[in-house]
Amino acid sequence: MKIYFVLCILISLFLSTFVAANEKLDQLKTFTQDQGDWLTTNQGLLVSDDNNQLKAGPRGPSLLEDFHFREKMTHFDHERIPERIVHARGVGAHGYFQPYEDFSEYTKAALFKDPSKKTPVFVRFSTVAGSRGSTDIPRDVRGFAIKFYTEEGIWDMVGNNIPIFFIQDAVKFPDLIHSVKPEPHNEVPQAQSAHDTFWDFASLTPETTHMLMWVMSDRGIPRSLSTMEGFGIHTFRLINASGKSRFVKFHLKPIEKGVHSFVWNEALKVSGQDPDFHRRDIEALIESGNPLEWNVGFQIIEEDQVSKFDFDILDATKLIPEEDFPIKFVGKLVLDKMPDNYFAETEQVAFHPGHVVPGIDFTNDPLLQGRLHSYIDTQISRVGINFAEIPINQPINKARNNQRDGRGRMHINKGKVSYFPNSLGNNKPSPSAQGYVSHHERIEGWKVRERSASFADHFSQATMFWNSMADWEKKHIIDAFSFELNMVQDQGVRSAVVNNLLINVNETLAQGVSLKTGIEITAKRSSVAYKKASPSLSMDKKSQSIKGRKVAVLVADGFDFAEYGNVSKTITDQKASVVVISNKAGFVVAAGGQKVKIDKPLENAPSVLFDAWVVIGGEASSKTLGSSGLANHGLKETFMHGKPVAALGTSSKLLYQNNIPVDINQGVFSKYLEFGALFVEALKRHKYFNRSIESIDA
Ligand code: HDE
Repeated sequence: MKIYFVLCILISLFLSTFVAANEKLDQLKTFTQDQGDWLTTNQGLLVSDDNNQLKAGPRGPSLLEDFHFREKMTHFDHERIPERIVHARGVGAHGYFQPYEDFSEYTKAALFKDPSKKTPVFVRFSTVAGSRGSTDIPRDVRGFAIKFYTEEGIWDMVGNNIPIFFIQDAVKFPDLIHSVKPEPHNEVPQAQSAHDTFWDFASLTPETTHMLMWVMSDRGIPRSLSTMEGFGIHTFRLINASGKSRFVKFHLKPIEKGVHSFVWNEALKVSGQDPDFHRRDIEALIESGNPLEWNVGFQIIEEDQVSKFDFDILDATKLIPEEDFPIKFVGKLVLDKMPDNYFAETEQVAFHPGHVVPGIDFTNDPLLQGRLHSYIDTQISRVGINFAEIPINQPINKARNNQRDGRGRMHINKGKVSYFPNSLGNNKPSPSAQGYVSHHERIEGWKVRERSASFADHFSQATMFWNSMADWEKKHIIDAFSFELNMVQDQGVRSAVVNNLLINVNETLAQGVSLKTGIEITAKRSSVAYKKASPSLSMDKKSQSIKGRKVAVLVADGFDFAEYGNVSKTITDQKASVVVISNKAGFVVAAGGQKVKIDKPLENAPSVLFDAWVVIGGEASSKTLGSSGLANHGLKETFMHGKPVAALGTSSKLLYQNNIPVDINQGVFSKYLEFGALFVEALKRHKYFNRSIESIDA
């Protein structure tokens, strides 16, 4: 018994050395509150009745004296804060960053130095245009904002899932956002760029072209937040301990999961079926032990290499092709814990590109320079002047300065000194030799309101993006532009998009859109077509694993239990999940009498919420599912959306009756023996875009 006890202690000590310590989570713990046993007012007074107001008699009028009712209702009346002017819809998670090796050759930032050290992070993903209650799946850019709680203070990398931006100068941001937000006269449409004002602004602002190409590609409708890339976008500076500066672009690439998206028809349906799809997905991944993981990378450019580019590295509408400047992976970002409270953490978190640590510095990119003003300004009106004191925004090393007071002040600063220099407080807190020093860049120039001539080329990289796409990606881009423009009423605006912008990107693109919209091409391209391609921009790649994918497995009474068991094992062995679906709720009984719990009845399990649709065999089961409209619809829809489908054994008749040709090279499986490794490979591929789907009606 004694030995057992000692062993247990030893094992738990051993394990505790491996359990990740997260200083930020420890700090947040001191602010968390349990429900407690008894209800009190905010003043700590025990409440005796929380169901009735204080009244003059059981049927009488309410009394003003009812302080409990008034306190409760007043608090409720003020529960909302202004939503973010952009990126209002979001979801966050905690985790950590860990460097792969010591990168102090490039930056003195402590978080990139010690491979054994994990820096806590909080990441907030977001859409841009929609309100806080809008769908997770609009066609839109996704925000990817990371708060690194480093030992030297907070570093915010406030990036997106697309490596470039719509505009070059921050002064155009209010115009861009006014144009994409719902139109002011009727507040329509919500979370969509498919309307007149957006395309009016875009067509008159050719610098938007490159970004339009990205947003109209499937990058604008990611399958999962875990299958998105992330980018810091602007060129920043890395500074090492000897003061050497290099330019850098920050990158994040999903580990193993690949870059995958919905198709548009699927995205539209998911928005209706489950507008919280991405929120649920990230939560399910984390709760099922499938943390979200990215390789964090630097694209490093020496100062004397800048002349190599045929664009200006200060122009945020341009990217640096990976083929020219490979990404150096410097560490891993892992998200493994959901917040305890959405409002306290995800809503109140306040990012700012100006939150930097020594070793990271800015460039003169006019978009970045404008952002350095906007974020702190917006936090003041959204969260208040003391936003940095809110638990999620506090650094893990303590902030100490002479800033005082203001609404919602939390710290109780002791003593009478709140100024520097001082003699009454031993001149503390005082500036430090280790403090942040801005890079010594020599600046000289005339005071002008002028766009640099080096920012003038708006089409070359838009064409490079087009050149880099697989055929199916090109088709989706044409379809997306056409869908959007067919929602635009004004003929002048429609024509301007094709004749001002698209014709200058690529003739096939312009012709494709013209064909689908009826917009006449009246212009000729203004310059010689750019020839370069950057294959890394294409999403036409398999992922290394199917971790976290969700497969619908359909069964009805009389199903083949052994087949079901093996199919489930194939999927769950790969850390993907199986959702058991049937024509009813409760339990389903196999031909051999085994009982299996049904996760969802067909009514609650539309195919668009899954990565694949598998119908298990078994005479009676196949008969029931074969005559179920929803099961057949799901099969056709999954096929139409390019995803792997399987109808095994006796259920293969569902494929025939729905005109779905069996072809494992097209991700369509009918034989149980061919299932297994090949199905996993099909899921890694994610989608099959060469299927002939014209005759499928779903
Ligand atoms: Fe933002 N942006 N932005 N933005 N942005 C905001 O700050 C702004 C830009 C990005 O999850 C706001 O706290 C200007 C580029 C993300 O809380 C605001 C310009 C990139 C988030 C603001 C840009 C971003 C924001 C609104 C043009 C990618 C969500 C609420 C100069 C590099 C952060 C807030 C979160 C949020 C201003 C352009 C990313 C108003 C003026 C480029 C991920 O301050």
